[in-house]
Amino acid sequence: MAVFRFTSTKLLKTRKAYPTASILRRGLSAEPTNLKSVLQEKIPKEQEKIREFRKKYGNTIVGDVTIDMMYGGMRGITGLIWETSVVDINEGIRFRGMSIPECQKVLPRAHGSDQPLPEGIFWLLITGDVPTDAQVKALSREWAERAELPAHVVNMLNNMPSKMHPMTQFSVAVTTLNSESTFAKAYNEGIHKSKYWEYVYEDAMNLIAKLPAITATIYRNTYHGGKGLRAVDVNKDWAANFCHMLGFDDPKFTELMRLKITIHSDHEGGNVSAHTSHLVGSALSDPYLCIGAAINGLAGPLHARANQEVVIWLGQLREQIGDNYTEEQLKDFIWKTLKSGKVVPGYGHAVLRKTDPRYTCLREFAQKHMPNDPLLKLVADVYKVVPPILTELGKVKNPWPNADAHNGVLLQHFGLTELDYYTVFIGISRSLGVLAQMVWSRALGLPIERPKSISTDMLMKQYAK
Ligand code: HAX
Repeated sequence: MAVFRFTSTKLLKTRKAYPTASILRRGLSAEPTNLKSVLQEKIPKEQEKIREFRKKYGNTIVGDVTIDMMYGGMRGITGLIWETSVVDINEGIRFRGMSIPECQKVLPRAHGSDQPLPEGIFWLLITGDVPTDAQVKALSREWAERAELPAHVVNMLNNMPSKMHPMTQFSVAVTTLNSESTFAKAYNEGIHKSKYWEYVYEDAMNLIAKLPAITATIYRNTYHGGKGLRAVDVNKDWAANFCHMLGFDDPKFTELMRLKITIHSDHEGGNVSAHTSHLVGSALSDPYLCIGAAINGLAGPLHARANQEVVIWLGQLREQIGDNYTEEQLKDFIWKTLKSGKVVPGYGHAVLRKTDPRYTCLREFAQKHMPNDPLLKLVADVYKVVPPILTELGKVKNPWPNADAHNGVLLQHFGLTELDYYTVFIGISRSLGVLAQMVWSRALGLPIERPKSISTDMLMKQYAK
């Protein structure tokens, strides 16, 4: 049974240190533990704040758009509202204003654990407040109680061919769950738009609750002949349940999951998975359809599948130059990758311009829990030589590693060696952030997304004078 630490009731930090997150007194029983009632109180105030802001500043110009930006994947265009997190080009992710180390310091943890519980990051993302232990505990129980899968989803998962990619199974299973959408049902019954968020919230809570069962079923079916799937334990927290259902009992593995799920939960709104879910949701497709779409985007090798690509690439490297390589051999292998028209996986980023802090904390975890793993040294050696080479190429805007340079080797260490499954972990995690945002998108009445596009011919006619 998960035991929650008793935490001090003194204020943890000043508000100044965390510009957006309100820091609450943790451990006080007076704080409501019902998340929906917390949101019911917050949402009207936020709606009013934004109404006033738009009335005053609605015509203010935020930035310019160049022709290169249009051909360049809209990089550098600030055109989205995303409340739950922001990525600073140098510092990296801040969840409601809080950095990863700050989250690790103040979010509730399970007894004896160093890592925040994913329930806490979800509470922070959706409310902007650091939750109390009691609030997080209530969420653990609520998710465990909502975890059961409908029979048709279980049957469908059990009938999927085991050679189907786990991300495809994940996407199909989540999409199929839309048969249970309270939002779709309420919409069909003609619910008033001011109530949309409440049904999206219910769907979000149900979907998050069911993610461990969906993804553990996929794992056991694909790699263990459908055997050994354990039931949800209502006394366990969400990540502990997930690891238990997967069949991994090492407490350090559970720690790793808590860390991975927390740090990948959100990465502002413009990345492929977040933006996809946001776009699909803007058409008032229900949250299950939105997450199915996001999972499809995450499955791409330039997005989260890079964590799988890195392990494959490191394997090829070891095959070619062995483990007693020289720096020159390492450099030659990297140049060979680049000259064959491929990217170095795990390096570069569309927004970041420094080492990803998610990489840094995964590295710290690895140094603490697996200091003698040979892959750890390899990852460090690669870090020494890749950035100067990518810089030398002259076109790469960020030569530094992203989280995926370290994600996969940690899973390898704990014996989870089924590479096709790796992106599923990011999918579970990313669902937390994008679902938290989806509740706010409907609460704020954000409209259908429809940026204007233009053909090259028209662009030339207008601007090539
Ligand atoms: N290796 C080789 N070339 C790279 C590179 C890398 N790691 N990163 C960027 N480049 C190249 C681009 O392919 C591009 O080349 P072309 O002009 O010939 O097309 C050029 O450098 C400019 O790209 P950029 O502006 O620096 O980067 P983008 O914003 O276009 O792309 C990517 C960002 C993350 C997609 C890119 O850096 C990349 O492909 N990295 C490797 C794959 C990877 O690690 N993806 C995971 C990213 C994190 C994530 O989303 N996790 O879920």
